[in-house]
Amino acid sequence: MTTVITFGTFDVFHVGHLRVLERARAFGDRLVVGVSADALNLRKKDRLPVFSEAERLEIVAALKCVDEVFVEESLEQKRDYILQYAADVLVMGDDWAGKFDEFGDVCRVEYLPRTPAISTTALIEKISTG
Ligand code: C2G
Repeated sequence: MTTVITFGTFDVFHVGHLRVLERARAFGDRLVVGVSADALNLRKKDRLPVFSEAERLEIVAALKCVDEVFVEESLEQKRDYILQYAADVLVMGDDWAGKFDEFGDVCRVEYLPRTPAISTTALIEKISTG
């Protein structure tokens, strides 16, 4: 059994999110996803996500490619989460390239190219300006 772990906010869920999760799952046979807590977003981005933590977890948990979800309470706990879920591979989009190389001693670390031209920020902008 190869367990893959990934992390994200997954706010205003879009096809870029779906694709990174599907590609992450293809690295193993169990995908565990840490969905960032509302409080973590407030601390790091100074704003709350559009969808609440409970809603974002519900959406991600319902995906065919996702086996388990949990709340990512803090960015600094990544090593603990990797060990807790016995992850063999950590997958992130390449906007995080190089940022998690330090975990290479406990799992394989992979960065995947982002889906171009789509982001939560751009969607919010598009919806609000019409
Ligand atoms: N993503 C992607 N293509 C896009 C947009 C996002 O592949 N067009 C990927 C990101 O690279 C990331 C995942 O989707 O791997 C989730 O993206 P965000 O919701 O923006 O997550 P983020 O706020 O970067 O995660 O520990 C990390 C934190 O939880 C923050």
